[in-house]
Amino acid sequence: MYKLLSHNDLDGIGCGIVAKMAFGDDVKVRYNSVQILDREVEKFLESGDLATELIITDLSVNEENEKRLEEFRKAGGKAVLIDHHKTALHLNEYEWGRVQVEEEEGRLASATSLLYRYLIDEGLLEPSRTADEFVELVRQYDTWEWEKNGNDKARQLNALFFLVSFDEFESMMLERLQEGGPFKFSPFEKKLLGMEDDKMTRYIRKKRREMVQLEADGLYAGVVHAESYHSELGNELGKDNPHLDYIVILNMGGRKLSFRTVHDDVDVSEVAGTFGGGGHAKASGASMSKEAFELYVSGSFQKDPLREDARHNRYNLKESQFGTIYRAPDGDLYYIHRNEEGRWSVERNGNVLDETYKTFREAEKALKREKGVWLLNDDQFVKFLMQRLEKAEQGS
Ligand SMILES: [Mn+2]
Repeated sequence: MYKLLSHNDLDGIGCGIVAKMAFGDDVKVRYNSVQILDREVEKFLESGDLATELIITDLSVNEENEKRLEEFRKAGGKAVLIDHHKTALHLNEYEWGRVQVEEEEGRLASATSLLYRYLIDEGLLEPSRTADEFVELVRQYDTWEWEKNGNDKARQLNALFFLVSFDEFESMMLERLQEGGPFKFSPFEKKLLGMEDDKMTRYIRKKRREMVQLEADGLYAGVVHAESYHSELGNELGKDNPHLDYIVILNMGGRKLSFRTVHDDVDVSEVAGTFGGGGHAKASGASMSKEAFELYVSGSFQKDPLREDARHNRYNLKESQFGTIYRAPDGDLYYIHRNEEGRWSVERNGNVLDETYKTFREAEKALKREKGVWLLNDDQFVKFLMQRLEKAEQGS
């Protein structure tokens, strides 16, 4: 017998599906949140069931369970932990630890792709084209490679996973994998996915207007409360607001924090680590501790949300040779433009400020961080230029 304890996300359930392909009814699968895994591991190890092999995927264990697992192994028990989170790399010092952030080929690993490869290598599973494709979709989704590759099918697979129950998703996928052939969605699933996309777009649009900015530990965070679409939301808000180091998504009901960043030089697994959580450089999570509550919930409650930059402008464009105008919450008007030396300078209400910047991005970043400015729309831009012209004419 096998017991699989896995994560309760797409990559985690991907492991369950791959394990069921290999072991059929000989594997008992349980999907867990990050918070609950250690309890389940402890429960299994305390039962002293040496006849059942324990497989842990997509999650790592705490120090106590590290010791328990080692004792379990020494007592003759069989266990393996397969993970791809870099915060779990220290578990490789054990015989049962198999943590790999990257696959042999150099691309990023997911727990599903690692388990699939492991089962094939151990002679426990025959690879197939459909399974290869399914595993690759899960891997691309979990590592965000789908976005770079424009692989929308990977994103849709995750959306489908959220539309049905765990059991339903498992049996739907297992059926599809047993049928063989190319991995595809049915016309009905496609229709559902289209409706779901529209719903998500509306949700993200609403959340965009609720995000608050705050500074913590020298980093700038965008803080938003949300219970759904965390990955997509974190990514959209991050791309919309490159001046922020990371986005933190608060789920009060679940008492959880999710961290996301779009920047290569920010590591949100470190931010999560300060609250006892962990994860990847670009996506991580933690439980809502008292400290996290103080900082992100209390710290943002009294603040006004960030105003969004005007969209669909034709004239008031970033990096434009005519300059770009912004408004601050206190009503001040900021004008970023290139000066004679080719540097970017800033005017506040018509007065040139001392500091200049090498790039437009740097100038905008400073204004957005320090003043909370937003890009004005074309009407306001034209009005601004007219007034400027009038003033210049009066002056001459
Ligand atoms: Mn994963």
